[in-house]
Amino acid sequence: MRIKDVELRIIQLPLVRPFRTSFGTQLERELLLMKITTHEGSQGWAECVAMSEPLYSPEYTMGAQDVMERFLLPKIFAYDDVRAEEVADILKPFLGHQMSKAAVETAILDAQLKLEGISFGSYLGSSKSEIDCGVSVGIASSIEALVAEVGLYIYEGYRRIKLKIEPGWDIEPVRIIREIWPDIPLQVDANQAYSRDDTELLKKLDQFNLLLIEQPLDEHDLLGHVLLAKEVRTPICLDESITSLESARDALAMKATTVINIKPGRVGGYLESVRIHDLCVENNIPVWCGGMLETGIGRAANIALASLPGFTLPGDTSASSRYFRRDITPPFIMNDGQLDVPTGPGIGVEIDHDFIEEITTSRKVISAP
Ligand code: OSB
Ligand code: MG
Repeated sequence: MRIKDVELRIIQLPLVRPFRTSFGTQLERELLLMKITTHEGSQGWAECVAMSEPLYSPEYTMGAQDVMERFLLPKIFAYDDVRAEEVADILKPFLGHQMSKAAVETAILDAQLKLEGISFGSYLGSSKSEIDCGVSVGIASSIEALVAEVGLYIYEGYRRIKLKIEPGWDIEPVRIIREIWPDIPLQVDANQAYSRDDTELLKKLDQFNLLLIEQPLDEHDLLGHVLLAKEVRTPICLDESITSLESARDALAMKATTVINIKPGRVGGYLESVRIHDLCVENNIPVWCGGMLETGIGRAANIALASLPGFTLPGDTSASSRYFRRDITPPFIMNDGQLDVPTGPGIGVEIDHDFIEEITTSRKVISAP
């Protein structure tokens, strides 16, 4: 395909409730949307999952737009014919910026699959038509508020609950949720909030029969995770630390992690995600699909990915209503704790152009020279 132009748009979408983690509180989701138009006549969409500030990862919305404009897009424009499978290699000289690179690759893949009439799911290797949904629950203002929120999600049918934890909000909330719901699949996510000195505290989580502890330590402290894994019985699952196939291979070889959360943005795209999935399947490592508070655009593609056979644990692939009152695509509605894998060409969702226009705070079109 030959790219004609790329539209970069920043939108602000209010969240239905504040989402608090150890790295900050989100009241709304700021996102960079990308639309590419090709000379072949197809359009491809993607969202860049970088957040407004570099708190979860080094990338952030305005930085993502800058690196795309300045480096990634000019490099892609230099090719008269580009396929999604070539994008990662083309962009490899630029270090890091996985979320920005993932968006470029995804938009190109969407345009390509739309031309070919193939859905994301079939292209990536989907093995089912529905996926199991989990939900990520932020740090609450009180135990009562937490119980109410978890109760709502369980009533709605979520098949797994993930509690965000941080020092001061860990053993007690987990104890109470476990007491009220003794059988619900439960896990916790610390977003790097602990240190090697917290081993004794983290060991106390063993009594609650958790599926896993997600990213307890600093993303660069792989050895710390190895040492911690020897002390706690609950499986460790890395999120922030896994930024590529190579880092996944190393973390598994070192036994720093025994479960992997795949987020396409964090690892540079859906194609790298499939490679990590395949590595995990070969090594009998359970995989689940993480989330980044995506709109329907990113959600559609994540659900397709989560339908691959190695995704054996419910992901943070929740219904649209868990995030937004109104989404920029028709909402993903959960049925018996599951979401349907889209079947239309490309990411397979309609875009609500009028609503996008309403919530746009900046828009720029970059034409290929
Ligand atoms: O660590 O998994 C995380 C959201 C934003 C950034 C990081 C994380 C999260 C979540 C929510 O936990 C996942 C979702 O429901 O999209
Ligand atoms: Mg996480």
